[in-house]
Amino acid sequence: MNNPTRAYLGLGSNIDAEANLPAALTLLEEIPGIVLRGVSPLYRTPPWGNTDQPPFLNAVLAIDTDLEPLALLDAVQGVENSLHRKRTRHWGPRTMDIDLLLFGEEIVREPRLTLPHPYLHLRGFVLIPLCDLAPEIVHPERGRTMAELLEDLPHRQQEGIEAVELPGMQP
Ligand code: GSY
Repeated sequence: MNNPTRAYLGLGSNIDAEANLPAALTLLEEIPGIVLRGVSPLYRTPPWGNTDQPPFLNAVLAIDTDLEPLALLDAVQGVENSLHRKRTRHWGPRTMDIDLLLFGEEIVREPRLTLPHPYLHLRGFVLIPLCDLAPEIVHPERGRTMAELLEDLPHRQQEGIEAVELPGMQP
């Protein structure tokens, strides 16, 4: 892989999550142009946004990729589709959600893709596992490290988030 970009993906599921998260990891590892570099611990997290739904399992992955951001988006949406994701209710339950969180230091504003992820700095279920992998990286727009963003996060956004063990979630 020539001159890859380090990117971070957020994985979340609240439908059959114990099966879908390891399956997503396997499918992502099979994509040409993606090399898996790290998997955070897995967390059980209260639902964010629409709170009237079951808890999620969440993790963050570090990857190296030589895909362009939109090609990476297509690739991860292919994985979501293979896991039978149906886009029904906005912010509702889902078999698999794979968010592009960071793509090197790139800032992207496209109709289909915003980078860094627009809610990254607001979500404990993203910042906690991201800090397990890369607390020192700097948010390209906010100029703060992930550890600083987590420190700034209101306590209520971190409540109820607990690490869980799940076989199959290591690269
Ligand atoms: O954007 C990710 C999907 N999602 C999640 C999630 O992954 N975890 C939690 N805890 N709440 C969520 N709300 C949405 S939408």
